Amino acid sequence: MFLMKDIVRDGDPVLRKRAENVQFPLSDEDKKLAEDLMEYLVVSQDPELCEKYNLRAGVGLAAPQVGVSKMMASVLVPAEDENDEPVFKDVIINPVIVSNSVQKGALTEGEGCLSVDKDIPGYVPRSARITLKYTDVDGKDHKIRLKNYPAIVCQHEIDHLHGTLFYDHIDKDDPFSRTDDEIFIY
Ligand code: N9Y
Ligand code: NI
Repeated sequence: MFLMKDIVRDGDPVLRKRAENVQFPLSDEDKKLAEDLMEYLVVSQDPELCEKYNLRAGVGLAAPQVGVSKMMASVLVPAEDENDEPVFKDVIINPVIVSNSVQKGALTEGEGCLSVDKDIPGYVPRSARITLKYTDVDGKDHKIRLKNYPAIVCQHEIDHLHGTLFYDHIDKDDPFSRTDDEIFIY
């Protein structure tokens, strides 16, 4: 199981590399990686286990964040009511955003990252809606439309696979500048 000590921090070159495409059928090693990436999110979102293992709760975790430069990330966006099914739960492999809305969206509170220990305030403008293509662990291809929060989370994860970190998108001169046609999410 991944712990905070396994999470690579900003400054490590692996976070700035473009990750390698994953070959199918998945090797046993890649299957295990996919399982472990999702396990981290599930465990971290359980308040008791999160405390027990001293984790930071997360909604996404990309392979480069555990030192593996492969096009793979887990995403677990919980439902508002914990008894409902998650809004989005999957390991996305070789993900490609095939279309972006013109409208931008940003999290009202800005973003953080498990690989970035300090707070970096500012809006991270992203697409409000995306169409995402990816392959799951079973080799099944998906093409889905996501909006708002799940769309933002997937863009943050896909950025990791291209060596981009959230603060790269913050306007240094005016971190909280808003543009027209930008929506604020949460
Ligand atoms: C993990 C990040 C991914 C999100 C950041 C903004 C959009 C995607 C992450 C740092 C601390 C908070 C934490 C978070 C959370 C939220 C709701 C419910 C449960 C992946 N990362 N966080 N960022 N936690 N937990 O770096 O999850 O938002 O690349
Ligand atoms: Ni991150």
